Amino acid sequence: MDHITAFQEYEQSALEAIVAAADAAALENVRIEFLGKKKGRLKDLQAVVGKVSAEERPVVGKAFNEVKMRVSTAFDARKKEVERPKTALSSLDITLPGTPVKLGKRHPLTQTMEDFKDIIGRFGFTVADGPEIEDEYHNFNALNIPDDHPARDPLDNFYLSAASYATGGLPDNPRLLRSQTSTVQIRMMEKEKPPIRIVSLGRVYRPDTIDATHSCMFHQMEGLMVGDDVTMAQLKTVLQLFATTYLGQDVQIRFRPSFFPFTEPSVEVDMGWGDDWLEIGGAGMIDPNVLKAVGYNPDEVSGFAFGLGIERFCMRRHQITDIRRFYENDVRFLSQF
Ligand code: FA5
Repeated sequence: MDHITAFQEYEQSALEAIVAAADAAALENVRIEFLGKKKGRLKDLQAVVGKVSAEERPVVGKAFNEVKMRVSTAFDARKKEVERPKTALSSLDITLPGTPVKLGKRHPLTQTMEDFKDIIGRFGFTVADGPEIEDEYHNFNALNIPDDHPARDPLDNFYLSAASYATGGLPDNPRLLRSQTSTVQIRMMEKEKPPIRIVSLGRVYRPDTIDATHSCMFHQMEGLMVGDDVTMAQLKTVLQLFATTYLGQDVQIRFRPSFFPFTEPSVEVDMGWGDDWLEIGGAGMIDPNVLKAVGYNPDEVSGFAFGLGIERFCMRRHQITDIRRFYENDVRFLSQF
């Protein structure tokens, strides 16, 4: 075998063995085989060099040294690699350019609810919470809604006890997804003594037919104020101030006579610009029967309550024409707010 072929074979198998050595022990075996001074492949190569003629020797010797140098350099580099501690960071190249991450945004309805809490908080209302899974007592009975009231129809509510209907009976006080945030009025009055001034914002559920202005899950803000001498005039002032702060000075609030079992008198609340009116909620003075049900004396305290549709305010403020946009999770829509 001539010396050139021997050099090439040596270098190629040495470099392959160095790259393949997975740890320090394997690499040490490679060193002994290819770079060991006493025996091994390097010694064999030296023997090849010793056999060339005296004239050729300087050139061949130089080539031998170069091959040895390349193999030694590759060995040293691999040694550093296998000795480096194996941490997660060692595989992280901090010199690479960063990947731009698009920052997310809060959902427009979440933003609206934050704005609402901020505005109504300035009028002295604190925020209360209530469960979304309610019992029939808090969703209906305590709100003076009689057993035969159409609002209790199983087809108009999301009851969680469907099996009981199939067997012809309901358990006592069955549970349902709350159909209004008015349930929180009751839970607050059960816990606290007057004066009370709270709002509660959250999801409510009704099997309404879904269209541009109705969803089967939507959000309401309930308001409740109870004290010695709470009046309907205060109710209207709070709603008017709230609406103008959120939507601008040109919005008007209008009360239309209506009926809710838990308020007397009751009104539908509209907001409008000129002749253009939009229903946004219901309100009224708390019915004496409700005050009695929570242990208050209707001769001593009075109160008002209101329930506003949050989607309708947000849609008006941002000129959103279809309520379904809120729930489609289309980032092109959501990222505009
Ligand atoms: C109520 O829910 C009463 N609890 C309001 C109330 C509270 C009256 C306190 C008196 C005292 P109503 O069913 O009208 O009322 O709903 C109130 C508002 O919720 C509506 O004006 C509307 O803005 C919104 N809303 C009702 N149904 C839907 C729906 N399917 N999708 C979106 N918004 C709705």
